Amino acid sequence: MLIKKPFAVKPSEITDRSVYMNRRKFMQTTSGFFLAGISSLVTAKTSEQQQGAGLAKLDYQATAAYSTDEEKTPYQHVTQYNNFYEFGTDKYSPAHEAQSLTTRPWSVTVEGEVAKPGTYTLEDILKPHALEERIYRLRCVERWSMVIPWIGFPLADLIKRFEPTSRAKYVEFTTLHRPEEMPGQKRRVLDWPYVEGLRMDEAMHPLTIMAVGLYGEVLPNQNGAPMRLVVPWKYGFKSIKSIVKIRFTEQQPVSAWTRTAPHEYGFYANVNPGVDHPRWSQARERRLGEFLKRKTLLFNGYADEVASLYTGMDLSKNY
Ligand SMILES: Nc1nc2c(c(=O)[nH]1)N[C@H]1C(S)=C(S)[C@@H](COP(=O)(O)O)O[C@H]1N2
Ligand SMILES: [Mo]
Repeated sequence: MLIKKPFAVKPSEITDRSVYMNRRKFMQTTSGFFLAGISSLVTAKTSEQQQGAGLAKLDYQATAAYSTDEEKTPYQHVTQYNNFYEFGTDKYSPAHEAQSLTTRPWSVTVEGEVAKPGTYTLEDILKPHALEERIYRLRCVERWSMVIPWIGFPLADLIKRFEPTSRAKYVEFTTLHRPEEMPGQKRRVLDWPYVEGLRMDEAMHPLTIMAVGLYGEVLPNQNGAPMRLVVPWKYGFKSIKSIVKIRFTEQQPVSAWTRTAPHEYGFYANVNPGVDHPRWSQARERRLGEFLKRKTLLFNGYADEVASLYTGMDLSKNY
C-alpha cells in the first residue's frame, strides 16, 4: 500500500522482515533464556499461548458460525505489525504511536439516507449487541495474512437500527481525524480522514462484523480501537479502523485509497489471486509467523458465502 515509499523496503521484503523482527522481539521480551537455535515451531506455539496484553476483558459467545479452525496468528504478530497510517507508514509504528489515542469518550455520527440519523455515543452503539467471537482470515493487499479471533457483532444488526431508506445503496465509514493524537495525519500520505465504503448487500452480509476486540480483550489502539470494521473476503484496507462516522448514500463512496491511487485500489477490493495488483502478483501470501508462502484463495476462502454477491460482474474491471 506504499504510494510514496517512506522507507526503502520493497513490498516483497516487508513480510520477511516482519517474520524476522517479530520473532526477534518475542525472543527479546519473553525469553532472554531461549537459546538462539530454538525451532520456529516452538517459538510460535509459546507466543500464541501468551494471549492478550492485559487490556479489559470482554464477555462474548464463542460461536462456531463462520469461524475458521486454522491456527491463530500469535497475538504478538497481530498487535505489533499493523497498517494504520494515522500512526505512521512503518508497520511497527502503530504499536507504539497509537498508545496516546484517547478512545473515551467516543461517539459515532450517523447521517445520509437513514430514518434515524444522529450522534450516538459508543455506549449507545454497543448496548443492544451481544458480542461473539469470529475467527477470520484477513489478507492484506501487500500479501501478508493473519487468522484473528475477533470479538464483535454483525454490522447488519447495527445498520438495521438506523433504518436506512430505500435510497441507501452504499455505506461509507470515516475514521477519526485528530492530528494531535494521530501523528501520521500531519503528513499528507493520504487525503485524511481515512474513508472506506461497502455496497449495502456487502455491509448487510452476515460475515461482515463490527469488531470491538480480539483475543478476548478490547481492541488494542493499533488494531482500530474502539470500533473497526472486519470484512474478511476483502483486502485488509476495507476493514477501516477507529470509526467516527457512518453515512448511507445513493452514490458509490470514494475511499481514501481509491482517491489516492485509483488504478491500484478499486472500490470492491475483493481478495482475488487471479487479479494482480499493478505492481505485484496477488497469487500468494505469507501468513504472519510462517515461512513458506501459501496460495491466496478467491474471496480469501469465503467464496461459498460471498461469490453470489458478484454474479455477472467482471472482477478484473471491478477490482
Ligand atoms: N483508519 C485506518 N484503517 C485502516 C488502515 C489505516 O491505515 N487507517 N489500514 C488498513 C489496512 S491496509 C489493513 S491491512 C488493516 C490492518 O489491520 P491490523 O493492523 O489490525 O491488522 O487495517 C486497515 N484499516
Ligand atoms: Mo492492507
